[in-house]
Amino acid sequence: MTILDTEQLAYVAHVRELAADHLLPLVVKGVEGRVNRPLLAAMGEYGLLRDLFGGSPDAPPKAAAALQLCLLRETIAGVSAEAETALALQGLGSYPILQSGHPETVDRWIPGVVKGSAVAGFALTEPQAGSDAAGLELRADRDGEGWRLTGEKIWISNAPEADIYTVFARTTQGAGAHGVTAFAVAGASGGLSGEHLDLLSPHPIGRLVFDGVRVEAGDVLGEVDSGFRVAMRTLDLFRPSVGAFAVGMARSALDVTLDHVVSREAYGGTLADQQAVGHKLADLATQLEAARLLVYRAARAYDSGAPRSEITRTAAMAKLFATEAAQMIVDQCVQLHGARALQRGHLLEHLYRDVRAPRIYEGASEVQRSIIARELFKGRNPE
Ligand code: COS
Repeated sequence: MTILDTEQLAYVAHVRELAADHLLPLVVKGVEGRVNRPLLAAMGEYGLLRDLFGGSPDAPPKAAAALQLCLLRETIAGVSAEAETALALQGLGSYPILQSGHPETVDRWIPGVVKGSAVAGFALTEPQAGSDAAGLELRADRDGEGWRLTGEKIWISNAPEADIYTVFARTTQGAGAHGVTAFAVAGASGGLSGEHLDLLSPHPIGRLVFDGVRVEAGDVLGEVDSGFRVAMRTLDLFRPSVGAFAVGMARSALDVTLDHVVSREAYGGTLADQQAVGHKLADLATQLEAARLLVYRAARAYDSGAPRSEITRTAAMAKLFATEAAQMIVDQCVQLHGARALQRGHLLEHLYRDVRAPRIYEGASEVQRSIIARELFKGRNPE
């Protein structure tokens, strides 16, 4: 039994070919740490951004298909982590608009996102509110029919270059998770500024400063004071796909290492002749397969409309296991290569830097463990 059906396998082969032929050359031409607009336009042209949202290619996008998102991310990650990140950031930033925006807001932004001409960002984290997302403080003060946003966001996707941000702001003081509202905020809004941040892996991430940025009533995503749910529902969809990104990177690390050990000569044979090497690779391949299965399992729970607790738990398990396993796999692949993997420009040197962040963003491993533990204890009463 294969894990994927024939149609899915054909889709994966198609995406891999598109990524290698059309995306990789544009990644090479891009500037590290900056939004690569030609790359996004190509993803739009080849329908990959459209695929982020599932459904049929001819219908307007309306819902996400988690498994398709995972297959996209895993496959593109196997070709280029930068291209994968560009695709994922676009999806994360725009999904709350698609999911919870007014029809006019959806019409205004989603066609451009799907074309790759409108760049999206997801703005939840603040300098004083990371894992404890409900502690966010960016203020939304009433201003007539609308609001004015004042405060700061940090580690924001595609900032400060995005055309549209999903911004989570505090509309009710002292209400924790129940006083947060999500807004669609145009990147060109007056009073919005920001800067790029230089990270270990070269992705477009930045800081945003809101100085009385005006938003209208129609820019609210979902209900006022219910924005925390909008954030969490988005993360339920994207967390398994972060696991898929990690699986894609780990798979490329393992592939290049298998090629290496069967050809590298040492002690009168190849590295593959060493039992310690074979056993190590057997363990890595098993971890990788387990990670893939958990990712697909979580995505299928989402797509089949499983109960929310199951979606949340399996998403957390998939992200936790896959990102931790991928880090370990890439690290061990570096070890099996020796010093050549440390040289700048080696695929493993690149993956070693890229694989680190997914254990932190979209909920650190510790957050995922807390979510899983909470689900385990739910409904159990003291004896
Ligand atoms: N789907 C829908 N609603 C959800 C939800 C989900 N997955 N998770 C929580 N909610 C709702 C809850 O139901 C609750 O509302 P009710 O009290 O009306 O039921 C509300 O949101 C608050 O939820 P909760 O009590 O779980 O809030 P916490 O402050 O305890 O949240 C975690 C804790 C750790 C889950 C949350 O802060 C989190 O995910 N942190 C990580 C943030 C993150 O991923 N940041 C990275 C951003 S992207 S780079």
